[in-house]
Amino acid sequence: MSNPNNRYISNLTRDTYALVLAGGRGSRLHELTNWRAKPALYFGGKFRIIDFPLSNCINSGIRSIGVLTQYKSHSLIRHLVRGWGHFKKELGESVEILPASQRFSDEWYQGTADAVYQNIDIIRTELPKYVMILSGDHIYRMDYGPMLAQHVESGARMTVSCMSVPVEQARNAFGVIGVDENNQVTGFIEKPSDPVRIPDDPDSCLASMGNYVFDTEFLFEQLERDSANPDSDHDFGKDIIPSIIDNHKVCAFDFKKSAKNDSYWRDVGTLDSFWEANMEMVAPVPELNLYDKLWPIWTYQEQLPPAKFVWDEHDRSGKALNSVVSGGCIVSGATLRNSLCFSNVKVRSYSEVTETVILPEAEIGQSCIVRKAIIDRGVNLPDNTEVGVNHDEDRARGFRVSENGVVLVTREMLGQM
Ligand code: ADQ
Ligand code: ADP
Repeated sequence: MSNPNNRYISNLTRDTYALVLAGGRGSRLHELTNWRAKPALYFGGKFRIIDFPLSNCINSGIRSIGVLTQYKSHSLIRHLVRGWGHFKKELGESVEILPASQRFSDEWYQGTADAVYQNIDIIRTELPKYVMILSGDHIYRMDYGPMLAQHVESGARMTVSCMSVPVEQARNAFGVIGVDENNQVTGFIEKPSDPVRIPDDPDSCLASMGNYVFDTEFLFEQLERDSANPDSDHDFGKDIIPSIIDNHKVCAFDFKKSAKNDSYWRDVGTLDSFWEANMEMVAPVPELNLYDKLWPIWTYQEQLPPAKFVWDEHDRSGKALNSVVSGGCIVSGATLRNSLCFSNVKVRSYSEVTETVILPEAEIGQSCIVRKAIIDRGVNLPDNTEVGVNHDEDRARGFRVSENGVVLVTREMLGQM
């Protein structure tokens, strides 16, 4: 860091208001997001996706945070109130929930820029020097301090965080950035079919992570301008960024280069990627270290009794191998392998559960075989049910089988409402 003042970054984070965009549906998660917004989705045995960007803010020293909600926000809001509602405004700390449409308008949020524009008055009252706009859709571990420092030192009006990804991964999926030798953004196309490559690494391109830092007044000017444009979709990626790069200094912050070995980031936008990211957590040493005392992930948790493993009356031991088992769970005479049980899950005798993510309150009856599956919250799987053994049978029962053979079971599919 070129600035010798050792409180430099903490001064910047204190002057920053973070807005977490948490309104997205996540339609490629199908029935898993029928009743909850994607940021409210469970992850890692006891967390929800939103806990990751919010914990990043707290661990980075940003204590003034707004969460923009829209789609099916009930379970998200309940979680935020219970888990993140204890901050003290008087101490300069707050996590505020900003629901859709606080302005005099019948219009629902349109794009992400519109969602922010509709809350401009609330942001103004916070008087921040910088506004960070953060995606609430990803599991990632990021110290926002170095990005803020680069933003200020470069003299950019806006900075966008990015990382290199294989071209195929970026095609039609990410905002793709072109930069000059000083990291200044020279091109930005939202979800291009033919992404611009990195000159010395032609199989890769620079993808936007959907996290932005703006000088506050500059952000307001751009939002006002964009709101008056009838041809705009009012979206940061589609409209705001492409419209400012020609006349203003916009820089890219390379997350992987900056974080080196600590650059965990996962998109969990499909059933397969959601299942895979959870499965990584049962590995003996996962890339994402949830046990790091210097970077704790905060969440809401109920007061629950410890997990219990019962040697049942049929003389069968309840056991879990390479698995994560949360509070309130009872595994009785059943075997779990490479699986995650969220809180209050019950697994009964003679059942074999392998490579499966079981969301809170679900019950697996006796003698079930469950393989490579996601069992939604509150599902009551009847005795002798097979999941993931024969995909044709799974489909015939109304379960969803993903492209890579992950089976999703929800209450609705079993007629349990
Ligand atoms: P996407 O994630 O496809 O691309 P979008 O669907 O707009 O863009 O979602 C961005 C964030 O905003 C998500 O966290 C979502 O939950 C939230 N959101 C969407 N609509 C909202 C609304 N009306 N109100 C509140 N929140 C809303 C974006 C960028 C790309 C970038 C990828 C990185 O546009 O350039 O590459 O993120 O994943
Ligand atoms: P989460 O597990 O994310 O907390 P819930 O399963 O509690 O979410 O669902 C969120 C909200 O949606 C709750 O208000 C719940 O009552 C409602 N809900 C869930 N499934 C259905 C359904 N099939 N029909 C109607 N409402 C539902």
